[in-house]
Amino acid sequence: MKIAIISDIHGNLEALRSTLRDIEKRNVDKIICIGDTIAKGVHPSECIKLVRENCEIVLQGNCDRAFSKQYENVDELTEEFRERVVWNHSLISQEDRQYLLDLPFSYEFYMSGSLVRLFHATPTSYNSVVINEDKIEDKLKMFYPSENTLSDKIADVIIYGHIHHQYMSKLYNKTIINVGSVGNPFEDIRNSKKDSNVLEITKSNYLIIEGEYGSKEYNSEILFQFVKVPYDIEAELKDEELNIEKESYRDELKNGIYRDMEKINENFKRLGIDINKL
Ligand SMILES: [Mn+2]
Repeated sequence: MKIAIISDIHGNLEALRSTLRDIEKRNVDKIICIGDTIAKGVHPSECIKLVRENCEIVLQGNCDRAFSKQYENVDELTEEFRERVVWNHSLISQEDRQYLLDLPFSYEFYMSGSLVRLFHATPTSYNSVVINEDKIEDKLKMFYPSENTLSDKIADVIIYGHIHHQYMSKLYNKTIINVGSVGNPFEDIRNSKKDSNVLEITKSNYLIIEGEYGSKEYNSEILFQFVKVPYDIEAELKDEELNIEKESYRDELKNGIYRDMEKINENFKRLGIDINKL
């Protein structure tokens, strides 16, 4: 069985359409979305509709939650966040919001003997950030069960999204995979003097996992395939006048530069890595 795993569409309808077309031509049996269908682009409702039509399993991401829920006291939010909440609420229906709020936190299945577990960010949180460069003990924690996981077993393969940055890494007998982002891929480290082609970053990312679905026996092969799909970025940006965050959205889509590099720099500082020296 071939399963496509997509994540972090973030309201980018053009990217989602191109990704679904690509998935269709690869004879995939089912599609799973691991969260953050909305927030950033101006077509979140259309993206929710396509996700509902095409994905067998859909998980909840931090943005699905943060921009669907009703805040008791909006005055307590920072002005910037409040603006984003009000704007995002205006783009989706009450039914869309309820749909996103009801989504599950995680999912898991066996494939060719391996227990494969999926969640948006970490097994315990919607928001925490774990990157490839993190310490081995923090990456190992990603395999442990939590009260949010379907079973209490230690997983063999972890598949997550949230950081918008595709990678796969082996930790002894364990495999950790980030599927990247369909609608908002970017790089953690950017250096204008040393970067190669920016188009290496801006394609939509997703993963195909292939193997004997549901099998606990170690007698069949398992495959992981990263796919990068070009899409019409200008077409996606044609409605950008509707976007209250149009400058940062354009920069992310066209240049793969995250809107809040300070936040990313913090992750590297915490690890003792000076990104200016890389
Ligand atoms: Mn996220």
